[in-house]
Amino acid sequence: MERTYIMIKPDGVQRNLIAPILERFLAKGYILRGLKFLTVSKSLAETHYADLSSKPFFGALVEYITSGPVVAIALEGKDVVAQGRKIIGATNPAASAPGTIRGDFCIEVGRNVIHGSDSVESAERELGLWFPEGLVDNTPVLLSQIY
Ligand code: FUP
Repeated sequence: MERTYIMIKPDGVQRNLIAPILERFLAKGYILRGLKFLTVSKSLAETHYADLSSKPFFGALVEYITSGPVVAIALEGKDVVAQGRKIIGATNPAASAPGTIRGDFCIEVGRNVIHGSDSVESAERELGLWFPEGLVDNTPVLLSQIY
């Protein structure tokens, strides 16, 4: 079953958006396989965003992600990577549709409240990075009957 890595960024935490954000994914039906509240080290932030290291905003991005605690989330479910990105909305809130998390909750690309893996491959890499201890076994009995 497919998995993705979701992260509520420091602004999402500070604006008390943990519950409304989590609600959208859990109400949709994805299964929670990992959840933790942590302050991010500079090296973890740099490794997570390694693909963007040559971008002019990289320094500001690392500073933002390390500026306060985040909520790291592992979700599982059918097509969860692509569907999760739909629920999140476009990277730039100016382009995110109303009804998406970024469309509803933010204005600035540099304060866009949430991260979601952009492919199955990045999800596997990111889950390994953020949950090196592994995920929690949490297959609901009712759903296991259709897998
Ligand atoms: P996304 O996968 O939607 O998070 O988008 P990217 O991986 O392209 O960008 C990662 C983060 O970099 C964004 F969430 C916000 C930040 N960013 C900027 O600050 N400025 C930009 O122009 C683009 C991205």
